[in-house]
Amino acid sequence: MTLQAGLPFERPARELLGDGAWLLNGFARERSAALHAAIDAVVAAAPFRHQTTPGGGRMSAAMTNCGRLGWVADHRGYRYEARDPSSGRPWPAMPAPLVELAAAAAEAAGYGAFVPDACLVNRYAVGAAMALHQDSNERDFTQPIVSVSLGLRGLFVFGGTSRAAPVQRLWLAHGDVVVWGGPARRRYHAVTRIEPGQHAQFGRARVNLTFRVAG
Ligand code: MD3
Ligand code: FE
Repeated sequence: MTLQAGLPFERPARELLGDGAWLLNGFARERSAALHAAIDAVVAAAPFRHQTTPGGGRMSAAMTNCGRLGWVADHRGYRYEARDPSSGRPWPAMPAPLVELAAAAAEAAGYGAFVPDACLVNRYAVGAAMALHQDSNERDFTQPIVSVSLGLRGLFVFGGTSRAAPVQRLWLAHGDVVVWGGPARRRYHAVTRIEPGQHAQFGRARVNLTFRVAG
């Protein structure tokens, strides 16, 4: 068994966070150069933007999308759209390295064939956050969600199926992948803190990819 430099103990490859939720430690790490290049290509076609919530607030995480559908927020609400509202063009296609990573992660977590039609790319600068919420704009809640953490570490809060339920906290590091399915699919979650620093590939930011079957 090889130990990672700087860590006293190797983390298990796969950790159950809760019924249906699997943390795949470092699952994306060795593919992160290909992921970084693919994200750059997506951002060149559909730049990051700060969306507005229905309540009029500016989201602190910058976002873009790739795939057939993209997650959009504006004064009218939250929904998926086939076109980028900033350009009127379809969202860029999901690059193959992203599609392949999402499918491999779902399989490693014990889920069957996973063919996402939406990939939301969130970029958090230090100080950005995402408030406690459920993912509820998708049609089919039997489909899992795959999320990939890149760059700076983020403090992730994992709640219950009601807003008031107790929460778990965990730091998600560069290359960590979480697959949220079954009962976990409806659990509240948030990102409360980004650890300040400078990441060799992603700079002073955390980038999160969220793969979903939306339509
Ligand atoms: C738990 N993004 O975009 S990904 C989001 O790190 C979102 O950018 C966060 O929550 C981020 O909606 C968290 C992890 C995640 C995604 C979906 C979930 C956790 C989830 C759905 C159910 C439960
Ligand atoms: Fe979410």
